[in-house]
Amino acid sequence: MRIVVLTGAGISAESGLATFRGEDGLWEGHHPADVATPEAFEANPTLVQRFYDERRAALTRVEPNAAHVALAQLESALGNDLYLVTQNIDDLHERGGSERVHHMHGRLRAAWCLACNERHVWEEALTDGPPCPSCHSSMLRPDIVWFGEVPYGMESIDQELADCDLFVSIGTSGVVYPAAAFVHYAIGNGKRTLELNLETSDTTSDFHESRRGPASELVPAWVEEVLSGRSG
Ligand code: BJW
Repeated sequence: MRIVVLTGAGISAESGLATFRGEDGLWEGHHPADVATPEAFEANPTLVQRFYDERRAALTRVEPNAAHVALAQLESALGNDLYLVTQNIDDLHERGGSERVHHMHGRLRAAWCLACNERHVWEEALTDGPPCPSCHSSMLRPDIVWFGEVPYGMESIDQELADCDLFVSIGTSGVVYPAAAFVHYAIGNGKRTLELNLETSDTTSDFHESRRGPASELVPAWVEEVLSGRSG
C-alpha cells in the first residue's frame, strides 16, 4: 500500500511549537500570516527576519514527539511506499528519525541568497545581514515559502498523490492552499482519505474518515494499525 502523509503545525504542537492559527499563535501582536509574506519582508525586513530568527532559535529547545517518531517507524517499514510531505518548517520529522521529508513550505534551518540564488544550511540569526557563503552579499532571507510564492516540489507531490492508495492529513487546518486541496485531488483520483486532527478542520467533511484527538496519540495508533495490516 502506498501512502501519502501530509503534516501541519498540529503535529509539532505537543513538542511546544505554537500552531499558526491557534490561540497562542500571535507573535508580538502580529498574526503570523501577516508576517509571512514577501510584502511584509519588503516593508520591514528586520521584523520578518526577527520572527524567523526566534523560531529558528526555538528549535533548539524542542524535541520530536511520539507522532514524529511513529511516522519515522512507518518509513522504516514501508520505505518508498511512504511519501511524507510537511507544511512545517521545523526539523522535528528529521530529528524523529524520518529520512525523506518533503518540506513544501521550506525550512527554518536554511537560507536563500537573493543576490546569487544559492541556498545554504543555516543555524544562526539572519537579522544582522550576515554575508552569503557563496557571493558574500548580505541578501540572505529565510528559505521559507510565503503567501503568493509557489510551494516547493508541487510536481512530485501531484505525482505521489496520483500514485498512492491512501492520503492521510495530520494536524493541519485545511485553510492554506495548495495543501488544503490535496484531499480533493486524492478523492478525485479515487484514493481513500483519512484525517487525524485535534479539532474539526476546514476540510474535515471532505475526508472519508476523520479522527479527533492529539497527534501524539492518534498517529502512533494509526501507524500500529497500518503495520499490523488492519488499515486500508
Ligand atoms: C492538532 C494539535 C494536536 C493542534 N494534535 N492536531 C483564495 C483561495 C484559495 C487560495 C488562495 C486565495 N487567496 C490566496 C490564496 C493562495 C494562498 C492561500 O492559501 N491563502 C489562504 C490563506 C486563502 N496560498 C499561497 O499563497 C501558497 N502559494 C500558492 O498558492 O502558489 C500558487 C501555486 C500553487 C501551486 C502550484 C502553482 C502555483 C503559498 C502558501 C505558503 C504558506 N506559508 C505559511 C508560512 C510560512 C511558513 C511559516 O512561517 O511557518 O505556511 S502560512 C502557514 O499556514 C504556514 C503553514 O505551513 C500553513 C498551514 O498551517 P497549518 O499547518 O494548517 O497550521 P494551523 O495553525 O492553521 O492549524 C493547526 C492545526 O493543527 C489545526 O487544525 C488544529 O486543530 C491542529 N492541532 N494541536 C493534532 N496536538
